[in-house]
Amino acid sequence: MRVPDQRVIATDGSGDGFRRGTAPPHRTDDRSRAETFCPDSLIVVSNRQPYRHEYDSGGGSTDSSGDGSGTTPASGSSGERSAASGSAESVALFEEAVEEFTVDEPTGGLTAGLDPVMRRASGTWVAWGDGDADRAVTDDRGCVAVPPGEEAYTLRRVWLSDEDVDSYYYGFSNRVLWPLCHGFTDLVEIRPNDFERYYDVNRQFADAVADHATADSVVWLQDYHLGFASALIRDRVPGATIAQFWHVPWPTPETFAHFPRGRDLLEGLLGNDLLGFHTKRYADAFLRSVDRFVPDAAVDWNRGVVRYDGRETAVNFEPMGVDAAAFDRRARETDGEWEEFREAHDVPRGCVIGLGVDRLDYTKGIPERLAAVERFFERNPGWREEFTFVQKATPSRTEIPTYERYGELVRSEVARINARFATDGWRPIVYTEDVLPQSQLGALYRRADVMIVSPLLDGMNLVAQEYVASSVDGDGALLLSDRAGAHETLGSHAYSIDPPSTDQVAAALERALSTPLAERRRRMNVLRQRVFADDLDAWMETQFRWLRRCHESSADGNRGAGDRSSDGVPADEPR
Ligand code: GDG
Repeated sequence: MRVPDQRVIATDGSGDGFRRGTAPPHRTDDRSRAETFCPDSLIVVSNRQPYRHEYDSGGGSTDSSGDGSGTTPASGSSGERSAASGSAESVALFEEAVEEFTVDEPTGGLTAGLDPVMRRASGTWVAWGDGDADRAVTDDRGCVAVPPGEEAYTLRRVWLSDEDVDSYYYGFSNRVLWPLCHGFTDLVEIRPNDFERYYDVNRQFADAVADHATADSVVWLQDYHLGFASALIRDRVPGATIAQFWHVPWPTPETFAHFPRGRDLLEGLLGNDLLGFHTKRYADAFLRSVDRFVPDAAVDWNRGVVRYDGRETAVNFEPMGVDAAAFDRRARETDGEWEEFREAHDVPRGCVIGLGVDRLDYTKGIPERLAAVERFFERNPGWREEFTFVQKATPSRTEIPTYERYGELVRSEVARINARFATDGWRPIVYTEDVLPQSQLGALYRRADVMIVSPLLDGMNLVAQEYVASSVDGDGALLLSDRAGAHETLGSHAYSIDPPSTDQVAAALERALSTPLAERRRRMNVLRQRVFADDLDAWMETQFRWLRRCHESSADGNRGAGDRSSDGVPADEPR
């Protein structure tokens, strides 16, 4: 393997020429391809809202998002705020003071990607209103025009009580559906009333949609918080085209057998004309679950269509991408943010940098990754003081004891490994739970020589793609779990890892650090081509193309027609 003094990394952006810029593989103009395909009369439904109003009290941190998205007070007219998840459930937010309110705007993930589309479509977005000033700015139906000052589309807020949130969000969604979908059956917690309230909140969402939808509407729901809403919307607005994207894995039928009310959930999802997953594996697992637990449904394996209750649901897959051009641009624009981070966290100048960025979630394989870093230092003492692993972890769902315990485990492992190897001026692991502004995250991504993405199971994983899009110097290396959806498109040119195999991950880290520069560049170049080609805009374009097709065929009385993947290739055999 390569030894530290041969390290391939330019230090702090200086010196050895490795930080040559590479052009983004694709166009970076502002026009969104998805906008062209966006259906008329679009209603988006998600747990998390795109805009949140808060009283501008200048107060401290809150966690009203329920996802650890702590806020910082706005200073002057703007200030950076909040953690982010690329999922529908949490996004990076940006604050802008408006009179006595602050309004959080989306700056990351699907919410940010959909916002400009919704502006053009003049659509309606239905979501949980969780800001303390949300009620004050809405009309008596719970509607407010957004974005502030532009008022291009309607945000319809659904009001949930604390009990609703506890049972629907912290209960059935994240104590039952999340662990089951990720195969953590031992972490499922069934509590009285959680299911009933989850169902009731889904009903509240469906009622809100029904206020705005007509038979000509296209309703697009996001994620596992809304497992029953589609069927309930269909009861209320029979002619509407209804679709849903399930952002997390779908488990095997053997795991699905543990679902309380499993058949009911499947029937709820079969209320969709179209149901989307990130990968074929999850789409197939859904079909197998239907086949097994809804015996009166007919699965057409070749078309990926379920016929049930006199109608059809097309089950498709398309991996979600990131706004690659925005990550590329931010990485190029970095200006001292890495140096600021380095100084704040006492990272010695010139260290080779490894990076992990995750929500603090037991699916993300953080202790497994730390164990591999520990093994790496055991096997390669020459790398001590030469390599620093930066772990950025965002506390998430901390009201759930399992998450609290997971955070404690991660923190104690960091402390143990640091105590074992640290020297006077160096710690092997720099750990932070700070919410980083996008600009600083971009700087970290760009500076990281190696990124380790090691989930034990992950629907897609946006972080891996964000790293690639931000690797504008072209010489970073991605270690990627073969259990992440992203592995299906990036696995061939990443360094593939099996997270629980400590030795294998440590060996992959050694290999990545010793790969000759030309080879690392070749790999990264291919990864960048893929991440730019399959970006968020491309994904939305595909979703909207499917929705349009579905909408048009429903107008012809031919529900659920659709191909299984964006290339239109039908399935070949039982999937
Ligand atoms: C779910 C599925 C699927 C994190 N820390 C900061 C920050 N982040 C952002 C990252 C990234 C997002 O959080 C995490 O997204 P992931 O996709 O990695 O993971 P989940 O939150 O579990 O998302 C997942 C996704 O939905 C979409 O369908 O890929 O499989 O589990 O965007 O950048 N952003 C900022 N500061 C931080 O400190 N600004």
